[in-house]
Amino acid sequence: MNIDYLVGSKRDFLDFLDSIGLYDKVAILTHNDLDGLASGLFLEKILEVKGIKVDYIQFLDIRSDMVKEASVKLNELGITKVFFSDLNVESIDYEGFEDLKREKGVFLIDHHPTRENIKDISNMVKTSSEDCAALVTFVLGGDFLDSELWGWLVCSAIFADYAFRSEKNLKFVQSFYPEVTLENISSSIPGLNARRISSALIYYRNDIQYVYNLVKERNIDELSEIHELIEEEVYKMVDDFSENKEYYPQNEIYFYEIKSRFDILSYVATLIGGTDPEKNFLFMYRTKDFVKFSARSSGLKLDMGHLMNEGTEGLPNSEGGGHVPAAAAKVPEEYVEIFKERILGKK
Ligand SMILES: [Mn+2]
Repeated sequence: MNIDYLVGSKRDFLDFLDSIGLYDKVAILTHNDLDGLASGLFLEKILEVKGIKVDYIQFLDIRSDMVKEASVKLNELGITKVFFSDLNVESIDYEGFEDLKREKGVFLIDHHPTRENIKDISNMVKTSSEDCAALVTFVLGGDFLDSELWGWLVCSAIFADYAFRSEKNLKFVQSFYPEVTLENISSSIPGLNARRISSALIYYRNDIQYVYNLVKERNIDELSEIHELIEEEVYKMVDDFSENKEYYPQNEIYFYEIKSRFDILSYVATLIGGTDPEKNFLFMYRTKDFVKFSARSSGLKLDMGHLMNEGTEGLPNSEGGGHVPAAAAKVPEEYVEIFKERILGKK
């Protein structure tokens, strides 16, 4: 399997693994989505084979002070080695990341674009967006991972992160599921598994560890009922979208606000945004602290990561960024109109 390394190599990863000693305490900090969960699980399995116990695993939401916040707990637990995966912490919390690196051994595996030129690229594997973190970790783990046991999970993550749009990654999925094509992937086994886990991550968003344990036991049948509940809600939104979406010609974007008791923002965005590669989409969802946005351009018509970054620039307590086809932003209620105007212009 060929991985598109932008920074670092498999050698760097293996060297870091070898640097972990008997008295080290190890933590994994990963993204709270399916790609992050799978990548964290592969890391735990790789470490297990090397005889290294993971003392702490946490699933994080993207926030500007995320490393600084996590460091408190890491220090409390006496953690000495830290893996980050599926989080571009080197960009989001540059200072927190640099501080942590001064105190502990830190290794980063990620596929999100880096905002600026980073000076220190040691202990880091960065790949292009299309090689999702779970796939990269799976390949880095190589011989340490049982591909018969975990092939299903890496394929689910590839689906969830849109990584199958790259031909080599689709071929990789087909090496496990020969029947999968670009057209049927969403109703295929990895597509269904991914949607089940993603539903559970929405439903149990305050207890991701529970979902993680089920996935680790390869027992995701447990999640079928919850998946049906979430999916029903998602399809309600899809119907409502076709009636109530608004079109903004400035950036040729369809805009839609999701109103639901579940935070199905990214799920709906991925589903609707994937249906038409000719169009661009912006979805909005109000939580009690923030207003969240999810942007999609599956045909790569617009750089959504760039657009989300521009929309939030200079706005206090706001952040935005991500990949070209899929990105996100978060702004306090009082800046919603400024943000929308920057991105959408007039109706
Ligand atoms: Mn990812």
